[in-house]
Amino acid sequence: MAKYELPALPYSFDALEPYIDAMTMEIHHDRHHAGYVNNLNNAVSGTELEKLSLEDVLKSISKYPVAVRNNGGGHFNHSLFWQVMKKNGGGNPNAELSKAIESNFGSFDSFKEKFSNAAATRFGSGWAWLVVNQGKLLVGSTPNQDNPLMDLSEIKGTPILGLDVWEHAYYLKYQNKRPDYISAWWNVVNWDAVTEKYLEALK
Ligand code: MN3
Repeated sequence: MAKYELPALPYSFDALEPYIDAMTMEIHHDRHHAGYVNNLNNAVSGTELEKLSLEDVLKSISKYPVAVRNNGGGHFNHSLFWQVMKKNGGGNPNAELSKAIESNFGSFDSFKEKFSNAAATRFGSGWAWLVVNQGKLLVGSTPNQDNPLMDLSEIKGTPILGLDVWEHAYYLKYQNKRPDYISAWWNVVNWDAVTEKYLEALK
């Protein structure tokens, strides 16, 4: 049996309309994410990596083949991405996380600006992140399917919010207008899920 499985999307393809269209969600989940899972299974099959958790693999990713880096990152990143969005999302983070955002970034608005800027200025394909590093919150971005768990990442920590800025995440609806996709995306953020991940990361 394959080690990794494509997780079901926790809502329907059209749940994030009008901010993210149903066709994009279907292709993104059923084809792109499925592709990362298949390629990851092929890359680890019959190797010592089958015995490790994905998190442990990512923490030592510089030791492993590039196919594991690209597809292991792709599987982890998309699994998190689906969880941190929901129908009728957006608004403000829950109390515990609000306090932490204010003390780390000054205000929720300045956090949003910093995160949006990280997402907009990532050249080519990649991800923007909010991470917990030794109790502190940091914002940054990574190229391709890298993520802040990887030993070779510039930004390090436990990711609690991630935004996919690959063109496949927005091109059908937004074409080249990545900033419009980013500002629309705040309307689907699942702050309950992000707060849960924040509290878990503090343990
Ligand atoms: Mn993607």
